[in-house]
Amino acid sequence: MSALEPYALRADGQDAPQGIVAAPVFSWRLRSGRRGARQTAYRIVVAARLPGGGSARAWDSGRVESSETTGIRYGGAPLASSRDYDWTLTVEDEAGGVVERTAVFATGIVHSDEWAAAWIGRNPVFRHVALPPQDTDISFTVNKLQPVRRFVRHFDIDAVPAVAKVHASAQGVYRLYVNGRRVGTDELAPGWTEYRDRITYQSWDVTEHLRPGRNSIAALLGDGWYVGFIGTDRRHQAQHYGKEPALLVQLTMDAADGGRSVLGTDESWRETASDILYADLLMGQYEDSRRAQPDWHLPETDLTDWSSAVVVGTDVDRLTAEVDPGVRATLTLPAVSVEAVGEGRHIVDFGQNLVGRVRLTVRGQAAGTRIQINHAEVLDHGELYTANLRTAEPLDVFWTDGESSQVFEPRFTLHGFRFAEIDGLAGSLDAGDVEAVVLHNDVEFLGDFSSSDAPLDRLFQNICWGLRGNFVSIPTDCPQRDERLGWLADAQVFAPTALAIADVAPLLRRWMRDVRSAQNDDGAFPDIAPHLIHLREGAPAWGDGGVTIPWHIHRATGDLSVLQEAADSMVAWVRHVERHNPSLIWRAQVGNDYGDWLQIGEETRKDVLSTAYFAHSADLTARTLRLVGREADADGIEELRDRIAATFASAFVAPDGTVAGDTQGGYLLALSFGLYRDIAERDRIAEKLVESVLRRDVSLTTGFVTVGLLCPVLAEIGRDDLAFRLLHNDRYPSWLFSVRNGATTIWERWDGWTPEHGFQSARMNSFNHYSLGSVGQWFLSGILGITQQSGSAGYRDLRLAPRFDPFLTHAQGSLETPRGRVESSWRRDGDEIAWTVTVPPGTPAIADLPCRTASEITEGGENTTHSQGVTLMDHGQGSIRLRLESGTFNFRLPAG
Ligand code: RAM
Repeated sequence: MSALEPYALRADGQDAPQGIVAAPVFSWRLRSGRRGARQTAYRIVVAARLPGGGSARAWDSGRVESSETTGIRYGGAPLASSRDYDWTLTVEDEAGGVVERTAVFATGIVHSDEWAAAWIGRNPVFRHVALPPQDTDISFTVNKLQPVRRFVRHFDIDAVPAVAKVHASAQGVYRLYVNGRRVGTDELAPGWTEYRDRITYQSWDVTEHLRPGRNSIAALLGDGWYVGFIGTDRRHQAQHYGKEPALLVQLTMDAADGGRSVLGTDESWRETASDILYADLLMGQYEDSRRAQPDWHLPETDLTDWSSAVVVGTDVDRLTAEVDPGVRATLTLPAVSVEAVGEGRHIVDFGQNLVGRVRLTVRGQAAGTRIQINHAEVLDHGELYTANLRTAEPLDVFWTDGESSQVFEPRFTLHGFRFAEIDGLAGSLDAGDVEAVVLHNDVEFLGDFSSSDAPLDRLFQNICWGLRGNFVSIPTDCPQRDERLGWLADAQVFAPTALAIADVAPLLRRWMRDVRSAQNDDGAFPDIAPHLIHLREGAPAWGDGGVTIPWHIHRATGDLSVLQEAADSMVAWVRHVERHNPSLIWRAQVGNDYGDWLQIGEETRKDVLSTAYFAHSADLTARTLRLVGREADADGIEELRDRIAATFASAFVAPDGTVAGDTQGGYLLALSFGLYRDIAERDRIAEKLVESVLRRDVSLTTGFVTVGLLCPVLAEIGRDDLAFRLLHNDRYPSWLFSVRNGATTIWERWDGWTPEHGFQSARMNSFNHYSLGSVGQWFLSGILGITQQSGSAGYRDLRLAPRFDPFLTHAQGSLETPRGRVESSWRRDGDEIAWTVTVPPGTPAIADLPCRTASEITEGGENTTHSQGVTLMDHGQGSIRLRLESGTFNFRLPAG
């Protein structure tokens, strides 16, 4: 028995991953009910499960005396493809207690020559399928779209194999079935990557799906990102990567005697058009259920009328195993209201702006009834407002087959919406027959916050919903209009918040490969990734995402390999900017130079912003090089960083502390990135920032790039009071202005809608853009005080510094760090604060509390000097520092 409990056992950061292809990295988290509990040693044993039963040991780490719980790399025998492995972790605690846990991982295709499948597509002889019934109207914008195809292969086996694994991918999007049963729960697989360089494949165990005799393996194949509409520019909207979708599937069957047989996609597969007339991510889905043929994927079905599939490619070099959780349906939301608005027309409100689709049950409709579902984020005078979706067509259409009841749920599209208009039903719509299905990458949620203030909690929830809606395969700017692109600035400003709320590290890391793929020969990072050829690159704070995002991932996870793989590209970026700007003021080669995008009331000078970012990227690059052991390179970039900072200060900082342009954004950049000559100058700049906030009656003027700096910087300079006033302000412009006006997600613009002017220009007005929600991280690090020391990564040096927001009577929440769960909860009780905090095992924390003397603080009702696991470190100006061992502590201190 041990006082420790290991949990969240992960291989390569994933829970039971199915497609490991190289030595995985193991990690786990710890919890304990005992104060001071810590891990003193661990051992990992990995064993391959043999198809005939039993297992073969592949690695034994031996007993390792260490408190490490992350970053432990497999060091055993080479892994075999398509196989299950058990890994057993033994952990010892400081009292000699021992605990054991087992988790699993499975392998994908380890060597590319083991692929025995080809890319198959539809047969061109049947290109022009007879169009379905005359009442099937398809709008003109979608003339590049085509029916979703069905692919089927029947095969015979004498006995069910001991183990069967399937590996599948598409140039397009697919859904897989074995004997009519759906395989896996992923939606829109394989997701979007820079397809010119890599396409992800998914792996699943299908042993249970097989049976002796005749079997079938089948897939639906849609256009997805590969062939369908993406992005904004009409000329490039569709067929960006190819004109036809293609499918690749490999089924590996292992018999108990060790024999392996493999079946892959080839010309023996049969194919035909499906009942989905077209499906597109931006243009919706049209489905004629009269053509449904419910048994199409079963082994008994006669396929003689179908065509032979055509091999369209054999290249497997771009295939890469999936490294992060796929897009899945994670939640369903009921309708909160259904209103009949006209003949056969109903408007449904789901109470939440979300990303996904409607699931509708229809009853008693005549065959061929056309049901249309339209989607919108907001209403305008009681009707759907869709003008802001631009050329995206949020229409799903469905023709009924005449059955007494039918469920309609589109499979290859998604929309951003809160409201749906359902048109064409005979009779009324029952609220119980309609629900919204929420889709996003199925990441673990790590951070949580709630408080005594409902609007503030709603703001936090809106930020979480922004994350849900915009982590759909890649981090997107918005999920609803004809855009949905991986804009780097949006992602980089939101990354610290995203990483605190959810485990998006594997996704962001995978997406960074697309960012680096698009880095040009001169070293410029793209503004968006995957890169669309007609968009430019290298804008300040956009391109810089190539540097800052790996840095944020490392800081949240402690994973050094993220920096190792990014280091060269960071250096290339910084040198690119330097080469074009020998004066070190970044004015040349600025690409589209968006500035502090969508700021309000002030305009931060573009050269101030760009040069500040130049210094910041050089700083993070130098630190990265040091961490990965490239000292000489680090010295060179650090020296450059110091010269940029000095140039910034002499060019832009006046003797009285005014930063050129006199905007909040300018002050925030200078303070946050350390662009001042000395502490006295820092204080003058800080004073100017305070003036600029007060001058506007405590309103913000920041845009995408600097808004996330407001609260942390104000708190850092000792003006928590202003940070909290900004946070709780609900006058326009402010975070709570949108909340007060009914927002359930973060708006793209401060003025997306105002009582005076109504909607902003429909040309650019999304109601689900996460960028202005980059304050979210501070709810955890500021209000709850769950943070880490400046040189720390992965919360190794935990710092607990709650800030007792005067507008709140209590606040509570938690963060699952890589080492275990930290909880922080505080409550006002008379003139005292009661603060309860939980520190995970083996991660001693430093608590910074706003008190004058230690005698003002008690823990568990006693003076802290008597409290087990608490050590007084020192007192600074008005603050006390305590060291806390692991465990739960109940402090009381003066409310101040
Ligand atoms: C808009 C995008 C994105 C922003 C760029 C500059 O079109 O929505 O949020 O980064 O422009």
